[in-house]
Amino acid sequence: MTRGKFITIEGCEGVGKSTNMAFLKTHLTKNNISVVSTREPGGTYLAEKIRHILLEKDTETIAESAELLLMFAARAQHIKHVIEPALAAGHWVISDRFTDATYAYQGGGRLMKVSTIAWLENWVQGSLRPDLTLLLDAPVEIGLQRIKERGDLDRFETEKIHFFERVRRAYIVQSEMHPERIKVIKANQSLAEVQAAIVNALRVLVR
Ligand code: Z5A
Repeated sequence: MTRGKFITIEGCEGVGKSTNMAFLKTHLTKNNISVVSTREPGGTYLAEKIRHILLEKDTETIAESAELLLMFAARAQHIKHVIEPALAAGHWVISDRFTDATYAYQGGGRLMKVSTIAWLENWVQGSLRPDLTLLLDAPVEIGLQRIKERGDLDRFETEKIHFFERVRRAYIVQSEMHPERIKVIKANQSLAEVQAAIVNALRVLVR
């Protein structure tokens, strides 16, 4: 059995991750690829419960270290119950966010030490890394405007603009550190242009 490929979609709020997850699934399925579509934090019963805790507002303040550990606790469940079994069975896994989000939000946004995140990444994931990451990048105001139109903001979405500027910058730093894996796609183009760029980026995996 050939192991499946692992693709992640990343970016700040409102850049179009959910929209393009659906597109990616349809595109791969049309290419006769069996796809498991998932998200972080979440993807399993327990990890979705942790997601609820992480996104809930107006509750007790979550310590930054607790936030980081909850992200990796959810990820450990996700890897064990969804990602690894699916890849081993030959399915391709597409995930709306993964560990690059931790470097961006907890590292860039919350200013937590990158070395701590890297240690947890190695401990929880072993050698598991995405084969391809599509980083949707747009000026922060554009994404925030898009989600504002949707209403009801979660705990992260209520952060100030400087937080999201740091998140965006940390994502770009990640892409510069892993240029072979992370493909940056301009998300402030039309949806058709974004999706053409996604198909182009997939060429390294779909031959
Ligand atoms: N988090 C973390 O801190 N650390 C971690 O390790 C992980 C996560 C894994 C999870 O939220 C939160 O957890 C997240 C980071 C944190 N912070 N927040 N908030 P999430 O991933 O579920 O939620 P999100 O990032 O906020 O996703 P979103 O708001 O749903 O945005 P999106 O999925 O990127 O966008 P969308 O829903 O596809 O599109 C937004 C709107 O824009 C929609 O109306 C689209 O029709 C429209 N759109 C999309 N593309 C276009 C283009 N190209 N042109 C015009 N309009 C467009």
